[in-house]
Amino acid sequence: MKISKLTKPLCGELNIPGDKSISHRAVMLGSLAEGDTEVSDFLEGADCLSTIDCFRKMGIEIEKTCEKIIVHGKGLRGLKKPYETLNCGNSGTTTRLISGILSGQAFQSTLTGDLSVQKRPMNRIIRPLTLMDANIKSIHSNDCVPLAIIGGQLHGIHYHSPIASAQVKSSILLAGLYADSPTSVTEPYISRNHTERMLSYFGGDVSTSGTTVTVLPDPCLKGQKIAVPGDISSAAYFIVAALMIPESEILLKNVGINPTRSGILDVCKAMGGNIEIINQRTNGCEPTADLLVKASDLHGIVIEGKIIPTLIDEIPVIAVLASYALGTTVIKDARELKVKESNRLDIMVNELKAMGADITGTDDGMIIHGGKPLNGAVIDSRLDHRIAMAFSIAGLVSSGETTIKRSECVDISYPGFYKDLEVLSQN
Ligand code: SPQ
Repeated sequence: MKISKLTKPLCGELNIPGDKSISHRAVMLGSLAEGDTEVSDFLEGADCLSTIDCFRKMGIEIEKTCEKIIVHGKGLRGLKKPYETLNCGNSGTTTRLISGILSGQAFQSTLTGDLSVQKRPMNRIIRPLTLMDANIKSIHSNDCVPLAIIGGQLHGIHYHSPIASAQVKSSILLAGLYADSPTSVTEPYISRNHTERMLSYFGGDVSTSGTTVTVLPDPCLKGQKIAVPGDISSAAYFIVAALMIPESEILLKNVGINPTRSGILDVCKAMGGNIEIINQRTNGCEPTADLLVKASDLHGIVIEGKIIPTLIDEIPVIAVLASYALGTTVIKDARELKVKESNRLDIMVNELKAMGADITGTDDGMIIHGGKPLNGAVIDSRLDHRIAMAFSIAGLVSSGETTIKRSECVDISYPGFYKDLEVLSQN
């Protein structure tokens, strides 16, 4: 994909496609519920299709129409032994959450993923699931997939997670549905809470106190109607672009603004960004709003601590914003970025530097002295969707042309990304 410097403002309205995290969970909990779950605005990204594929292989019928998917749930104990290895594709969420579910099943299964997922650390779930009496092993003994899981009766635990991770927390909570006593997870900071919200919505018993979440076992989950809000992680690319490109004004409709995900809005506002949150409402179990974003004078800030889990996937595009803004931005406590689909910390630092940014990597983040002119460059996405989209936005404010190699990986979370970018830039 080739991106040229944009010489006119971004204008117009956009319906942001469905939230990836919520779409995954709708398929998973819909499968474990009794009866039908109808999911509208389901994200048809490659990751969520991997989740559908895994549950179909366990006997769940999932219908797709043009406006929704219908999951014909079979109850907590209705999954069947898969007839082949479950392939989670590029999706860490599918891999880690499904491992929790498989640990409690009365059958044996194996799961794997693509080359990127095969490098992602799984000891973070193997350890707590083993404490729950799960029989889960890394087949090559390297703490990565493929995993072999012999499911069975689990034991409730109180796990103190060393990292704030919704995938670790959700894996344990989903396993907790099959335990003999309550299961709790305490995190250093609260991570995205879509699993907790959706479990309650389906009839599960989940309570939260500070950064501790507790789930009771053996709930009777009932199929529901779910309207998936627009993904704030996808909205982030256009928010950043509109803030940077002079005279831009865009309206992003129906975006999820769950406070455990909306750190990007706080950061952009603290940097001087003009973002109005309008038409706030609750859509089933999640809060949503429309976001009116206008070009702004931007300055650097410090981003650290408990806000990090609420914007972890947005840090690549925040780094682009910080390179453009005047003054210094310091990002700390973001070590987790090294173990995503790629090492997002190193790649952002090295490639933004190649484009002319004054940026230095640190052990757990980066320091950016913004305001230096950026130049177009050839960037390899490393097949990481967030790297591809972040550098596409950087290309809009860089001189000359930017080439994103292997840009088709945007299909993981935002198949229509380049079309939507074109719509906003041609209005
Ligand atoms: O599913 P995957 O591949 O892990 O996707 C990413 C992404 O950028 O889309 C991370 F690479 O999002 C994660 C996110 O970083 C999705 C997620 C979830 O749905 O629970 C939680 C976050 O990961 P973690 O490990 O911090 O919980």
